[in-house]
Amino acid sequence: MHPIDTPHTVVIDRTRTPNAIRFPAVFNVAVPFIDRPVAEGRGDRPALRTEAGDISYRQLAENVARAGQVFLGLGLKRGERLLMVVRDTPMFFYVFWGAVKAGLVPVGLSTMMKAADYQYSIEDSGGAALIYSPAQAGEVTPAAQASALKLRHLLSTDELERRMAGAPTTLEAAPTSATEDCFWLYSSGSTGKPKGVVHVHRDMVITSERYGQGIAGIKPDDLVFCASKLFFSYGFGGGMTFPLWAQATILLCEERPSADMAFAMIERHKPTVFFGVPTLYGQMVQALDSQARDTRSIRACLSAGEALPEPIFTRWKEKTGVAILDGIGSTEVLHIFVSNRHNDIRPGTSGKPVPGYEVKIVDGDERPVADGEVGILMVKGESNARCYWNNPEKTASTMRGEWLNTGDMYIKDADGYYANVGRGDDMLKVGGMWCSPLEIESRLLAHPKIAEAAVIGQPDAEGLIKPAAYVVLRNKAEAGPAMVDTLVQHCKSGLAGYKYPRWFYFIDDLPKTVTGKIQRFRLRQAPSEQYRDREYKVGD
Ligand code: 3UK
Repeated sequence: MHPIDTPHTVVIDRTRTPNAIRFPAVFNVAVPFIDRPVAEGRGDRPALRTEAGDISYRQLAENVARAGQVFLGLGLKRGERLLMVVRDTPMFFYVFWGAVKAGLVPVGLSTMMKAADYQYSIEDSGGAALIYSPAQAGEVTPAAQASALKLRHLLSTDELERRMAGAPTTLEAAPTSATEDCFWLYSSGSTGKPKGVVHVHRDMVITSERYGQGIAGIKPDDLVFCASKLFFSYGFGGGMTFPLWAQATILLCEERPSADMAFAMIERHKPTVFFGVPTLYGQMVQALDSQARDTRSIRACLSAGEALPEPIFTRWKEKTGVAILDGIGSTEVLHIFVSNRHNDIRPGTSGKPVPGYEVKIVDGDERPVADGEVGILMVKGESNARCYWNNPEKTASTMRGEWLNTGDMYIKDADGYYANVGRGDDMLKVGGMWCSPLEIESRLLAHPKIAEAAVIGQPDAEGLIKPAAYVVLRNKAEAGPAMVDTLVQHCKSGLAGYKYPRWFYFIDDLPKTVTGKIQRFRLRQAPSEQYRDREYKVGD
């Protein structure tokens, strides 16, 4: 048999630039990621490291098989969606890879969402089953009950673990193909309704080769720590697929990312590779001002999710001696496609295209602009999502043949570095996570004291974008710190935690078009002193 005909075996031709990556007709991506390390004699090496101890590549493969067996035993069928609201624990790996190996399509959902969001994803995906971490039950169970679509199975990871104990430790991989649907991740849109981003079996191989190996350079001896969660495709790559592909070790932490959490993990476990988002790096450099921490184990730092401001890059390098590689990625491309390199960094830019991806900067008619002009970034590569689930209009407007419209405004400098200059729409990235101004506005408008509201992104002292709310109160005399507290609580109880406004401006009326549409751009362009006397800053 020619190697290309061996089922589940990827053939990589490294004599070509970029590498040529080929797949056999029958290909289930769980085999090279989960079974190959054991087949290659590395079964005893640690795959996962948690506070509770290590899990070897052999134990990982056995638990993946067990989970897949349980799913098949429930009567789940090839191609059916299995939703997961699972925290960053070994169970995430067992559920995700068990589903993939069994030919199901796992759908990774954020653990930070509210019941209404889960209900939307359950109904939109037509999922057959949902697996959740017990801590998420409070938002997940009401969503499953309220959903018009009835899940056939709703299982906590505790219950799944009990069933896995009696399941076989081997499972034959479903004979899927490289271009068959493999998994989805949900990504937010400007209307606040998330979109199911559909990826096929080959996509994780492509990103792990192109970026994980080609740019980040993860090695088998690395201990990789990614502070971003696994349901976010940045964390999904950095904290799962890249280290598995390199047969390295993954350091897992369930906690919400914070400077304290990251430093504690780094000092205790001494990872060699660190993935973070700019907001976290910003908090960490600030913490280093008041207390020295031991980060000497780290040899590589990666960043994405939002632009990394140059001052954070510079201060981090001064304090730790390690440069941060900024790169832009997306859920649609699955991971980073334009990036700085360990030996080629231009701070304040996203760097240059990752080999294997083509990019272009275009005008409104999708014609390339001249170098040095601002336009929208488009990208073409083998890991681009197949479609948005059940959303032909959005698929057609974003996925343009082989090209994908990122919606990001970029400018290419004379040396070929790509610099981010914002979004082409009103969407915000806050701490690397999507934030829709419309969603925050509708939450604010649901409060009886508010007549009108507009939300825009504003840079904080570090140059990181956060939401700011411009509010017209029904009773203008009630403007003040007490009202700010009320509105912050109102936002925190109805929106994912990071979405509350960090500034409130109580103003008399909002700028609008003659037809009554709010002109957010006029708020963005307003001189900073215009609303200064009406500004209330919200503490963290
Ligand atoms: C923005 C950036 C400037 C940009 C992601 C790495 O963020 C990721 O995916 P999402 O789908 O959002 C994509 C959007 O986020 N963005 C991301 N990185 C940068 N803007 N500089 C950056 N370095 O608007 C992009 O369109 O949440 C990042 C890997 C995988 C990912 N999914």
